[in-house]
Amino acid sequence: ESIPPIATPTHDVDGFVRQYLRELTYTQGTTLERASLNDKYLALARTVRSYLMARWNRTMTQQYRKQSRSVAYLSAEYLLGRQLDNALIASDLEQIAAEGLERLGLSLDELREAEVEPGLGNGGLGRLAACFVDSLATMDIPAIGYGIRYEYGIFRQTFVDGRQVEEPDNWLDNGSPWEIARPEQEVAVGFGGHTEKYTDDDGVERSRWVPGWSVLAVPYNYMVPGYLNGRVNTLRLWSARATHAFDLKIFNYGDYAEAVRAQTFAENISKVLYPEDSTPQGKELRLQQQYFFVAASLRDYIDRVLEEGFDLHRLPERITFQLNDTHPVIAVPELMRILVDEKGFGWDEAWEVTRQCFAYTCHTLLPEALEVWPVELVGRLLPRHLEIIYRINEEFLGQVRERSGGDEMLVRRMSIIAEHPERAVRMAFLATVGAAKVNGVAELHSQLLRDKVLHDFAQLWPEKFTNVTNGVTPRRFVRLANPGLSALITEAIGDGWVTDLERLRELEPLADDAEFRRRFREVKAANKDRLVRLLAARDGIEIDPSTMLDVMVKRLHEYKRQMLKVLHVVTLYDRIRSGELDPAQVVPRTVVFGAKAAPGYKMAKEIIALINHVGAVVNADPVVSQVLRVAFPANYNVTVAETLVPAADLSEQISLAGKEASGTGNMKFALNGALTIGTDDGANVEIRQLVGDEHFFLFGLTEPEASAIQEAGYRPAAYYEQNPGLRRALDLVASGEFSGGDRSVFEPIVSNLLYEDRFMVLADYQSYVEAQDRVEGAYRDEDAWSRSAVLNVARSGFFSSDRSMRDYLERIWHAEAVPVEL
Ligand code: DL6
Repeated sequence: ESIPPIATPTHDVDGFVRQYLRELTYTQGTTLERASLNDKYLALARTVRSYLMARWNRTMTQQYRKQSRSVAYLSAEYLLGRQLDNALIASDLEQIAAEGLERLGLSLDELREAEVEPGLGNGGLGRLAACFVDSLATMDIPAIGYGIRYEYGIFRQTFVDGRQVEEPDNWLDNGSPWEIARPEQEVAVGFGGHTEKYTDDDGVERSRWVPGWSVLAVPYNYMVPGYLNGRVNTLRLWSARATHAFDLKIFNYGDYAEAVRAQTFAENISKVLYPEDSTPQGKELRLQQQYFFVAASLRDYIDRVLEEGFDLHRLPERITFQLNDTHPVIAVPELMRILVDEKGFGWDEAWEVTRQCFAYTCHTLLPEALEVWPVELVGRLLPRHLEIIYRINEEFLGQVRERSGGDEMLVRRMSIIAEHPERAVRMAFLATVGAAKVNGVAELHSQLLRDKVLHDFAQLWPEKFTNVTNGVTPRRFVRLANPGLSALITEAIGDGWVTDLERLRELEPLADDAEFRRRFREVKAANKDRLVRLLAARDGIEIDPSTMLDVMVKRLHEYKRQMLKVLHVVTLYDRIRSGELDPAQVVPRTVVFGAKAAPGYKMAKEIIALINHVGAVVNADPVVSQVLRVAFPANYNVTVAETLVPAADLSEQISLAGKEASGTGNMKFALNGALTIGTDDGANVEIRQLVGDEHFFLFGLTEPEASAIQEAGYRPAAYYEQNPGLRRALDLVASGEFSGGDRSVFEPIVSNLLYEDRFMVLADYQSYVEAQDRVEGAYRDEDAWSRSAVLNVARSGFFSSDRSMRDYLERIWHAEAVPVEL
């Protein structure tokens, strides 16, 4: 009682400097003179953290006390991006830190560069999870994120001879100041073994699981600060540890490798993000990862509510477990197992609770991206879960039979267990059956889920299906990434937009104000200069900031159609070289690509090589390079996006209609004043509707048109035969023009396009090239272009992840904001 509360450092330059020196001296154990860059960065991160710590503790204490309804977001990926900058703006310390460091002769800009971003995700899905936890905290929603603390995140990409080479992402090498380990809260997670039946003390027949081996899940907590609201939520990432570190007896006997075998084996589980899953071992590890983090998270959450004396029968009143895609879906049988086997619930009451606790977000339309797990594998790793899945399926199919009058075709189509090509658990079906709500991530996507992918389920339970269009956090992707635009907006309409993005609408009249447009262009130009400096320093790439910046950044996948963009570049190259286009008449442009291909995805890696080879030839051509250049910085990540997106003029969102669930890059570009060239796919549809047709370059087949052509029998070669421009472009690639005369190098790409072309690149080529011609025409009128760009910003407020959260809250979670009392 007599110990006074420990004060947070004062919110001014003096307080900051004092705290910084304390961290440097007492935590880092060094002095200003001796400190390395990493020492200085770590001391800075800890200083900022110390300002947030009291808020974090307060948030947790109040959460316990209030027992409010909350949300647990279960996601195998969180693509967080750098933490320091976000923590600085959330705690309103940017200015103070810059001045404080300057007083010490240090530079904030230099120190922020020392942070290695945690790349714990592949792309949009993981970045969405990061945006969502940011919005939940900012909107004062009691929420926790659960995931995996991968020791190695998404690989570091380099190019050798234009080909992708993967290197390990050892992001933890210098230590992470943003995590707090809680080894005392570790949880054991079982695997393998067998199940057995027994009779309990009341004479009831029960089942139980006797795992064959187990690992420990050690939680690491990360702060998720709300923007200037005093709330700091928690992201809890699990790391795997062996139950017995190593065997001393074997060690003493001299077999050192064997002594640590168990440890290595167990710790593999959280070693790498999505290990290569083309081998059976890789696939098994991935299922282990999924069960590992889900089991630890459910245990963690349930133990916590039980500690409060909460009755598990009422669990759905307290929590929604949001399943981010199918990766965490094994949580459904796990909760059933806990309730039935451990807590003595009857099957039906356990099912009632379970069904109400889960909600499932689907993020794809590609059949091959819907996870299935071989029954053999599930039975071996999780035998009790397989029994539970069988029973869930049996009862569900009983219901289907009853409703359909015994339609066995329907029963087979809807079964959670697929029979071909091998018996396997369809995780999306398990999720759909086990969840109270199922949502897609854009209007079109949700419609296609109902009409196609999950059609039978939507017929059975129409009320279960809903849409929540994705969003992105305006804190990171405007306020932080684009300080120039942020200042301009704030000067015009005040700073309320940072947490209420729809207010950007107030900018609309300014689109007609010549002075505002001029200042807007000034900001864009400054952002381009910033990008020029980044690419020069990071990649040794030179780009000309006076050119139109045409950007395509996203994971490399055939459905996203980087190939279509390459064909456009080849077409421009060809037209200029052949004299069809007078270089003096061409709008100079720099095409920037950023993309990683999954290590086992051969065609995607070929396309990367093609981009680099085309780029090399284009950039070396003395005539063409005057007006067209290609830049492909390796290792595109969140940090690069933060500089690239604000600089872009043109945003390429060119997937085949009906294939991109939503896209979120498309939203970031529009919000930063790039115009989109895009198909009617994913959230592009909503972007176009909001910004207006005249400010968006639409091209390509619609989803029904593409489906109709496919059904009638798509023959890509016919497009090649009938379209001279396309023929010339493909012939150039086939001729060895971009592979030193070697015709074999890109032959697989050319053949694939001519004879398969699953994503209809050739069918959309002409329409795309014409849309690009319209882009050129529009860009020539600088003032009209900037008017469209301003309107893109003003009309994109809908794409805030805060709005996505509001939709989830209203349609799925039904939780409420609980402001943290200061
Ligand atoms: O919902 C986030 C993000 C969407 O914006 C993308 O359109 C979608 O491709 C992505 N989905 C996935 C899941 N796997 N696949 N394919 O990453 O989710």
